[in-house]
Amino acid sequence: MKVKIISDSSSNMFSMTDVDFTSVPLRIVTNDKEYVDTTELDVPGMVSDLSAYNGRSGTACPGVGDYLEAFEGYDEIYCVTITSNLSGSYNAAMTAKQQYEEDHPDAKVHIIDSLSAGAELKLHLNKLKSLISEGKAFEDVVSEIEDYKENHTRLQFCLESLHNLANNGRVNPAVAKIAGLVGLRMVGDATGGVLNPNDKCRGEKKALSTLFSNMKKAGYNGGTVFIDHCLNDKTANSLKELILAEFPNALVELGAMGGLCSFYAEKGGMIIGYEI
Ligand code: X90
Repeated sequence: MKVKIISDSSSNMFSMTDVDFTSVPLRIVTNDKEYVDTTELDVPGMVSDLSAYNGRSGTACPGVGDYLEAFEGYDEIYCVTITSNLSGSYNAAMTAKQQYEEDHPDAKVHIIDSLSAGAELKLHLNKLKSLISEGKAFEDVVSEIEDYKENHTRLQFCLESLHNLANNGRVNPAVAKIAGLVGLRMVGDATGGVLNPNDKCRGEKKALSTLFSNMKKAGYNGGTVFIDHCLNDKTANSLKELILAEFPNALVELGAMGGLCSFYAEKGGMIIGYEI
């Protein structure tokens, strides 16, 4: 029985130990160039290229064939995608699942629509790994991961610019314009699988305290936190300290965003996935 975990590159998880894992890349596209979101991508280089680039830029999700290739040779497959409300990645994975199960009648594939992006998917992926290592049956892993996603994980973001999100139709341009004012940071969540910009905060300190207080209001009480950032180790560390000051035993891990999240969250942006 060969078991595999897969996610698209929106999860910022590019490798996992002790389990077969594949990251399926999204792409960042300009008129001049295509950036494939793998570990080979020079993210700081891409971010600086794009800030100097005045043409149109956008992204593309994986195709059905990309998912089929990742499935090949496996009997039990769990695949976590970026929210289906903002990307075609989930639909591509679902089509691949149908085709794969038709071609391999004994294989089982479960696609998880994370209704999220970035660090929250890391929680889902780690949970899958631990359920699998406990030796649970496929159907039990499926019901437990769906319960975990729905009832025990949430996202907060903190963004300094919503320019690329607005230009690509993923957020209201009027909101993006306000958020673009110098010194403002937009703090929000992913309720409903879309981006909800909830609080305009002046300055980093205010943004971090708002974000942490939103986490607690949503039920955070010392569980695991992943903080993914775009070239902003310093602010990510300040948030970590804020969390640890109140919950000294919490597991709080920082990580660098890959290409897709860096394109949308932009320089300075953070995506926080946390347990409730
Ligand atoms: O299919 C594609 O081309 C990908 C489209 C992705 C669009 C949105 C990505 C957002 C990433 C922004 C902050 C976190 C918000 C999470 C809301 C669900 C990062």
